[in-house]
Amino acid sequence: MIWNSHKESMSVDERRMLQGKRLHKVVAYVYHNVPFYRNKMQEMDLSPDDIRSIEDIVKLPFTTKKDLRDNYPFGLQAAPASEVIRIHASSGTTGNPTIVGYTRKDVEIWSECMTRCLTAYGVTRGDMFSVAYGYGLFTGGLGVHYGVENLGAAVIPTSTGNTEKHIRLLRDLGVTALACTPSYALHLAETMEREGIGPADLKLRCGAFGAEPWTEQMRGEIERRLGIKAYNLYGLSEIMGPCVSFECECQNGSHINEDHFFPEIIDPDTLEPLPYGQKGELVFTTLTKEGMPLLRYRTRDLCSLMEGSCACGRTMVRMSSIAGRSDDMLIIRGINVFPSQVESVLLGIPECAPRYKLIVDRVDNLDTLLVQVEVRQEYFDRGFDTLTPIEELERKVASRLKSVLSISAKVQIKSPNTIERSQGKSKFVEDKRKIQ
Ligand code: DLL
Repeated sequence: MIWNSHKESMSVDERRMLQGKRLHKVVAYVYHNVPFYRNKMQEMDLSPDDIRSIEDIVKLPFTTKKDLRDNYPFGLQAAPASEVIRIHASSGTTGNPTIVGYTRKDVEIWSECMTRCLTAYGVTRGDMFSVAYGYGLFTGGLGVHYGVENLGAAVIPTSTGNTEKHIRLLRDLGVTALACTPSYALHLAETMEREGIGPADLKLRCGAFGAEPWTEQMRGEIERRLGIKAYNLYGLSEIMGPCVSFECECQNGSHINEDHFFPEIIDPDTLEPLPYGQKGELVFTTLTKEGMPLLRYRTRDLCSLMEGSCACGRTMVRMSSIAGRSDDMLIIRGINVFPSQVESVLLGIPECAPRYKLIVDRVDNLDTLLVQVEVRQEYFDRGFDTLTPIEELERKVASRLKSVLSISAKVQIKSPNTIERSQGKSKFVEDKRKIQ
């Protein structure tokens, strides 16, 4: 089934015309409403009238997370505050989060795109759908929620946490579809097995998994242990949230809702556009967004675009699964974490030296973060352990980290000069999860 067959299956030429028209409009809109873009375009001697077709996109400047940080909180917002009806936030690289405002039309388009994804997964009005992404500033919960309501299925806003209660709801209500991170789906399966509940006790049929990278092996395991079909769902807050791309029944890449989010692949070093089929960094331009439209936003996600028609009937370009990042962002329990955020917390604590190591692991399918940090020599020399007991300092660091990262980390305070130094490229992150 296709939700919007006109938009999802239009000919490639017709879509390029539509994209060109929308690009021209959004460029003129940001030029007149966002000083950041006006200045950038003026520096490049570009006017909105230079952008006539979608091919002209390569003339436009890129946007990065740093630009969002430098213009915190609302510097890149184009719509007046009175038009904004929703605000979400995602992790910034240091203290400030990235803030995204949505107008009513943005939320409608988000819901429409999300409904397209759900329809491709086979979800219909008859389904009962549990949304187990976090509700709140994270876009996962509310993003999927609005799509399910727009489709007309019954939505259960389960959110995250309390796995036992969730399993009970799945069983007692006869829930048929589920959305959560793939690692949480495996944790759910494991908890069910421990409680002696199997797929035959549930009516679950399919699930929408994303917000973090996952492998074909994880897909196989989720499908087998939960007895469902597992589909990919991709998105990012800066561009919209979940709904940017989705797998259809053919499961050969994820179709991008490219009438709203125009994708390009670039070489992350030279910034030159790369042809279809080549792996590079994914870049998106929002073609219809009003709240915070972005031109050529560098996602830092590495993948390739796949040309050619798909047996499902959709003509929208597909992206391969994410094969890593061109920066050091980690995704821990579905939450984006930059090592620089951890560092800025540690630098704010006088007892801590700026020498640390992050160890990320997956235990019982749940991600864990261990932060090891050295105590400063002068505190150590002054008999640190008696002045501030180690456990107290560990608790203090953990609580500061929690308030900045939104996830719990275990903290280990180490003596000076005990964390291994490396020559050249720093090795202060050890990711033992082997997801890619
Ligand atoms: O993770 C939005 C989302 C919610 C997508 C629920 C899917 C489902 P952010 O918190 O801004 O937004 O994180 C975006 O997460 O740049 C990717 O690195 C990663 N990511 C998201 N979906 C996938 C996926 C949401 N399906 C960042 N596969 C992105 C791999 C994903 N990585």
